[in-house]
Amino acid sequence: MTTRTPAFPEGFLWGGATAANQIEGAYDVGGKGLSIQDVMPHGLQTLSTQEPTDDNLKHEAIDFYHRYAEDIALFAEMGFRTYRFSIAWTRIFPNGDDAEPNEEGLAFYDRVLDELEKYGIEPVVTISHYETPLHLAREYGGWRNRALIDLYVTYATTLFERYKGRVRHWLTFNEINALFHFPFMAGGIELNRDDVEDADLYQAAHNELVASALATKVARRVDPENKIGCMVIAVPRYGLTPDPADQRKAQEETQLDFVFGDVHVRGQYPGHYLRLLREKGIELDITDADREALRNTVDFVSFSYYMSVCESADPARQTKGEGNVVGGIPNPTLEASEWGWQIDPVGLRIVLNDFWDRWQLPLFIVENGLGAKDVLVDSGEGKTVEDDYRIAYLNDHLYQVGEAITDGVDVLGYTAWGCIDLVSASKAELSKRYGFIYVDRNDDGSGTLARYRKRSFDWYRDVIASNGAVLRPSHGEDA
Ligand code: BGP
Repeated sequence: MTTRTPAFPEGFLWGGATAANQIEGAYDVGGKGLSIQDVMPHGLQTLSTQEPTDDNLKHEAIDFYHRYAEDIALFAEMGFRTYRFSIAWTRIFPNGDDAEPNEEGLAFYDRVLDELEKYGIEPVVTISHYETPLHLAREYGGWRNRALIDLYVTYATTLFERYKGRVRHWLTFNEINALFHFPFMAGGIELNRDDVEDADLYQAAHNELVASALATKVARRVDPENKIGCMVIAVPRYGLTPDPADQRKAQEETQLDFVFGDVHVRGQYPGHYLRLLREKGIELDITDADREALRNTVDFVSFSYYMSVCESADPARQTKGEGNVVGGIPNPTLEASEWGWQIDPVGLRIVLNDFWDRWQLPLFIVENGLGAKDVLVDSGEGKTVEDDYRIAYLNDHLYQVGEAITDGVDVLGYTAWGCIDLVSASKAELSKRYGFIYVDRNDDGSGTLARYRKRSFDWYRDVIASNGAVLRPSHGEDA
């Protein structure tokens, strides 16, 4: 039996995370323009529709736009110290290239910040979370076009100036490395993945990286107290077998995952990436000004973590799991969620150690959680969900966070994904629920939108109140 000192530092930022298009609804209210999400009624399953269609659950979502005060009060009841949310670009610049920002949109987020301040909840704001303005996707070709750099910087500058002193933590792009997997959702490139030219994809990545770096520069100029983070998907990739060829394949894929973090942290591209571009015959349009811009590196690295995968060099073993949306092969030693996302709490400790060893910057887990089908029951004291499976998932992951902190990793905080039920990004359905708070809305659009506390609500409140002391060793671990 080992003796453990309390892992989580004082001031650890416990909280939850959401994204505008998955919670707000009111998609055409208050001067808001259309975003790519308005033509993605079925998430990643269908690419897009020409016009918004009625079957898009995101149009009303969970109506956070009108119920934010009630929802934030519930977050406060759990003791949240932080809340990560995103600002809808199209509430501020409806088309993305408008001459002036939309005051009604700016005022909405003022009201959200007022509520957070009331409870002393620290905001963490994602500037762009999978919702490029539709106009920029259709008229400019999305992030392939360098023109988006300036448009994004104008948008970000508007936010930094407006919310100065109220928001200190900013994330430039949600899951920026998702661009290589979902070019429409992450880059506004309205094509199927296989139809995107490599040269366009890598140029879009470069344009986003420059935009992120320039926004970082402006954020510091507007307020030296600002802390800017990049945000990446973290997916440990294990070799499927001990064969060095499999290990090398895992390394190669991992390096590609890490490129975005490397550039954000080091201000330049790693050699293996330049080699990849050379060998593909791609010459990126990189100006001297771009190189200069990239030197504006981030203060911290934030990431989402849901699963790990395996990699093999053997073409015969490339079986794709239902849930492995970012490639890779299912791990034969792990179980999966109902959506095929393989559950790997130890992988989170591995990620934290790898990122820390590599970048030596504070880390922030801004997404993690279990999407599951919940059943609302009457407990006698009102309606609830007995989501012990979610409690087990979160306990096991958070326990590993504690282990990583004890390993010496600097972790700023943890925001559980979808702290209130919301519309899924990949499936655009409501039945994939992550929340501590159940929202009465169903895949067919029915439901009263009433909110109910799940069993995990009380559990998370206790985790926060005890600063992690109530967490139990993961399955199979020494107490
Ligand atoms: C991340 C996204 C989120 C979120 C989450 C869960 O990739 O940043 O927007 O939705 O994954 O994914 P899903 O909603 O597909 O279950």
